Amino acid sequence: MVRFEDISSPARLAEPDEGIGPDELSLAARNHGLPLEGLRYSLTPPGMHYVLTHYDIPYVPDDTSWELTVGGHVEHPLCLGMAELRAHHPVTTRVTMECAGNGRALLSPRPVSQPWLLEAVGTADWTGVPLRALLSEAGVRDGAVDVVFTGADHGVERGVEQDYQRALPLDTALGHTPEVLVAYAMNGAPLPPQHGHPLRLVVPGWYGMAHVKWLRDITVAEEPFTGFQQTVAYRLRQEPDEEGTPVTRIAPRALMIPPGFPDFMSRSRVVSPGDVLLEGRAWSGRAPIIAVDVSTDEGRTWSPANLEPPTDHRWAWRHWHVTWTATPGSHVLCARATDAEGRTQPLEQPWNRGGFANNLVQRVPVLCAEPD
Ligand SMILES: Nc1nc2c(c(=O)[nH]1)N[C@H]1C(S)=C(S)[C@@H](COP(=O)(O)O)O[C@H]1N2
Ligand SMILES: [Mo]
Repeated sequence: MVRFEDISSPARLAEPDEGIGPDELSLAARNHGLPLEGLRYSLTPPGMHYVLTHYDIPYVPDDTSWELTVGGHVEHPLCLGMAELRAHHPVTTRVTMECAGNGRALLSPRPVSQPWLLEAVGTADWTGVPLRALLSEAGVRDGAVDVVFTGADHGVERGVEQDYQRALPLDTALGHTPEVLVAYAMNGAPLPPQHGHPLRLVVPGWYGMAHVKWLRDITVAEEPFTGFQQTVAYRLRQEPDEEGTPVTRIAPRALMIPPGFPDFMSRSRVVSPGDVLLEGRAWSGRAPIIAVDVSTDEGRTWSPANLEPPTDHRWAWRHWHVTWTATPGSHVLCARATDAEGRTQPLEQPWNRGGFANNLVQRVPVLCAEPD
């Protein structure tokens, strides 16, 4: 008899003084973030892009026998090989992707899960077939409500054995701007194994959980999808028994490349007195970023940073910079993004039990050393 309760624990919050345990450490060792100095690249080198995988990375050394099925409530179910998918008109979109749990380990109380600090983000050029084209080939029948995406990875989570599955409402699947992609390339090369080789979904502007990797099936459903990753995980809840609201689009965030040089263990920063370039990236999956403000006194006063003008890549982060004249002593630097619909980053933690969509402003403690 398989007893999942022996190996699979329920969601919980850490005790007030509880450190990161072996379970969280084993997740953190598998799922790496973007080293923040990697924010210098407008397009993240693939090995630097953050990775989050709930179960195991499927082994697909050769994609020639990979099949994507499209079925459910459609006129003509499809079964497509990689060559057929590549023969479709390709679309490339530059997308900043962020894990919904980014910032979780900084919350108090801390939801026990993948313990991200702030680095669960990356930007890539994703190339593939518009989902809309595949759904139109299959012919969605009247009465469809959701489109369910299934990955080839399998596991157990809080006692529930499952394939990784997520759904999009049909109107999002068909009407999303820019198009949702069934992607087979990242930065012009086949997807790396950890990013979904050979196929993944890309939903520009949405948190990472929607971008189903190792995509093997698309099913059009007449009933709302109630799978684990849709109705149990990835919901904003204050209490465990609440229905909660779904996690969808990325809240605005600015991150700063920590300036100067780090201490090995504490990663505290050291800068020299004088002019210091403060720079980073800002993004939002809701409305375009219109401002980034920087504080060098822990959020008491703010001044505007120079924001890179809008580019053709609306769904990618934008660079910002400002010069700071550092004076000897300890400082806490912060950056805060605001989007065109007036959303900005809070100074108090936005808390929910999953630790999702938390865009609390970053704090970067810096020691400015006296000259010798
Ligand atoms: N099949 C599958 N797709 C998945 C996941 C997964 O575990 N399995 N993790 C999701 C989550 S939570 C995130 S944040 C993104 C991470 O994508 P990346 O590893 O390419 O950065 O993939 C999403 N797609
Ligand atoms: Mo995630």
